[in-house]
Amino acid sequence: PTSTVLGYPRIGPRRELKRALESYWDGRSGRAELERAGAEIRERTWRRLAELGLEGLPSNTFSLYDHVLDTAVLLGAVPERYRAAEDPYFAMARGTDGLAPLRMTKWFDTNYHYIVPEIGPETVFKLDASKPLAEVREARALGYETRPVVVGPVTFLLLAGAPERLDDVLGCYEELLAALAAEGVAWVQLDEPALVGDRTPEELEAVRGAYDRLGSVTARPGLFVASYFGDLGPALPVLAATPVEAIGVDLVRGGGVPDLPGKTVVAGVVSGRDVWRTAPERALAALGAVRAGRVTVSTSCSLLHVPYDVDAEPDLDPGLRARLAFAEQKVAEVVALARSDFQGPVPAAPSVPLTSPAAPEERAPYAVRAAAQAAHLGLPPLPITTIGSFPQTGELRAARAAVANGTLSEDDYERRVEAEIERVVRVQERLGLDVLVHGEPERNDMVQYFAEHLDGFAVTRNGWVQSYGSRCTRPPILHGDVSRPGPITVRWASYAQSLTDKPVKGMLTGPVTIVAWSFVRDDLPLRDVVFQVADAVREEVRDLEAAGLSIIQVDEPALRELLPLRRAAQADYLEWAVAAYRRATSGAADRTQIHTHLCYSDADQILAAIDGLDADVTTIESARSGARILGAVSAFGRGLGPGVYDIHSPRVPGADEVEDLLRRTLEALPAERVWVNPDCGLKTRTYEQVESSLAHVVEATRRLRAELQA
Ligand code: THG
Ligand code: ZN
Repeated sequence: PTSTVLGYPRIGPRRELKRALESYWDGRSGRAELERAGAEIRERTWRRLAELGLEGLPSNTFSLYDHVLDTAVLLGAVPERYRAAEDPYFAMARGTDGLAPLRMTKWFDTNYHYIVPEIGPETVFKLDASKPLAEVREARALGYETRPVVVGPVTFLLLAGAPERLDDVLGCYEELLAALAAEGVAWVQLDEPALVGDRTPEELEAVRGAYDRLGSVTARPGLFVASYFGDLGPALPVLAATPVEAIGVDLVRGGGVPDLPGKTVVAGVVSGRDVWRTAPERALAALGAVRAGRVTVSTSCSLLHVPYDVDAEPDLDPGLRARLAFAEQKVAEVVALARSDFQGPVPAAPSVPLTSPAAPEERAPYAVRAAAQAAHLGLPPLPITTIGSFPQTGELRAARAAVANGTLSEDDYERRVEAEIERVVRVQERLGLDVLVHGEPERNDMVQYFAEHLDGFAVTRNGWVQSYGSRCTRPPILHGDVSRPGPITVRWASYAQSLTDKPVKGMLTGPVTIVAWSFVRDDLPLRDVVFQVADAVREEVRDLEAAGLSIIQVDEPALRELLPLRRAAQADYLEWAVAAYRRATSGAADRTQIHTHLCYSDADQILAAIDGLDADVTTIESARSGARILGAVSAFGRGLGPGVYDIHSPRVPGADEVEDLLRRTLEALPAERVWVNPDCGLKTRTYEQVESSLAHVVEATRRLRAELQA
């Protein structure tokens, strides 16, 4: 068989695109330099893929920000208000002084975020194929024939929430096919990952209509419809009945091996979602079972979701390294499988423990806890707190880098962290907050931080994966049994507590989130892995409590993210995810107050699960989502802190404005359950903004307290 990949990382092996973008946005460089950085990344990618022996090279998988936004531009779906901007593309992605950016949300169940296209009845679609055509020509000039990759019409419109516009948009896709054919392009890849979700009969009928129509374009490239992130299910026979020449199936996550005699099957047998070497027997068995006109060996999805190269990780334990494959290694696997000279066997994972997750062990009923906490904490009405992080200063980031390259001693670094904690505590005391935080100066990324302090995890030096635009994370690698060798956050939290008589809130990340933002071993059920992490968090909760912390926040921002794409699997997931959280937190005494914080506005689907977390206090982002979310969570019957201002904007809210919001909150909720806090962590703001905003929050709260007491 031949070989291909559905897509490739595009940030650059040393995050060259990030640097180029940020320099362009800051005005330190021009458009030409940005274009050059992009061209270098594309050239390097094509050369590398060809060197590794890959036959079908993709193009148009590069993006300056996001491939869904690129598709919107391709189709002319640029909302009117952005057209006059100096750079409409980045205005949509990031906003300008006068314009808010388009919304951003998760790409299926990955940690990648795409820009949500805005399509209304007024949107006029008009093809602008310049980007895919330019990439085809650019590759050709380097000696490579490529297959442009474009988000398919059904997925594009479902993501945009405008499926009713299918007929209109198909005209553009028809023109695109003609333009590519005129350019001499042999194949085009249309990505339709939305087809692996639950699709209604009407939607499947639309799929049939769309691909019948595109298939009947007379002069066109071969049509390759790629699905990924799961099984096509009932969409497979629908696609099979259309004239498309090739269908891509995810044989890592998908169940069935397709039987498609007339078609080319692009068999995704090398996972694009994990960092593990492929087990040859499994891949070869899956390939052997495919019955098709032709078979092309491929990845299960784009390699966008994995880092570039294991060879850039000299610090990793050699035993672990031997089990790993990043993008480069995965391409080599695809090529070897296609040539049937796959080198095995892959070294086995170490132990497979027999974990039998312990029962969550319930806390006392809320009323009992609430009484114990009220007596123990003695907080005023409408207690004021923050979500956890305070501004991360450049000095702190520089100090961390200096420790990493050996120019600053560990001791000196710790002194600096302590000095920062003291500053944060004094600021909060001076402002008059009621529940203080230590500000998290010791953490860069919270998941990275916990992974560095738990056994069973490895962290990488260069294993960056794009999260959105220029932003990346280095997901830790959860490769073995997880355990906590010693306390992680206790020294910082108790240092903060030692500085003040006000209660300090300990800050932890929940087990689902730690796992969701890591690459996870695949030899154990995910549930069992999450419970191992839950036990580690549980030990940390116990130690924080023993160190005198009376309030502990355990956040689970990724709870929604691991939700299975198919409804049939969702209830089971939510049940064990909630059980894991309760396992992590139920060791706390009645008088210890457990907080949690939610960042997402699309919580509707999982509200019952959030209620099930049974946290004593839930703080939520609501300054932007408003009364809707407030109504939904008011039924929880425990403490609630709807954010009183939006921290995502540099704007400082006035005291009157905060007072208004609080007044509205008090109309919806009994005062004794209301907490006062910003929408989210303060990490990305400046001290100046934070201090002014919080001063206004305190002022507004004091006015309302006076009324309540009167
Ligand atoms: N941590 C981790 N995963 C995440 C988030 C997180 N996934 C979802 C969401 N939050 C993604 N959001 C961001 C926001 C900012 C950044 C990355 C993901 C970011 N990254 C720095 C950058 O690209 O410059 C690098 C951070 C670092 O040094 O580790 O700003 O919060 N794990
Ligand atoms: Zn948040």
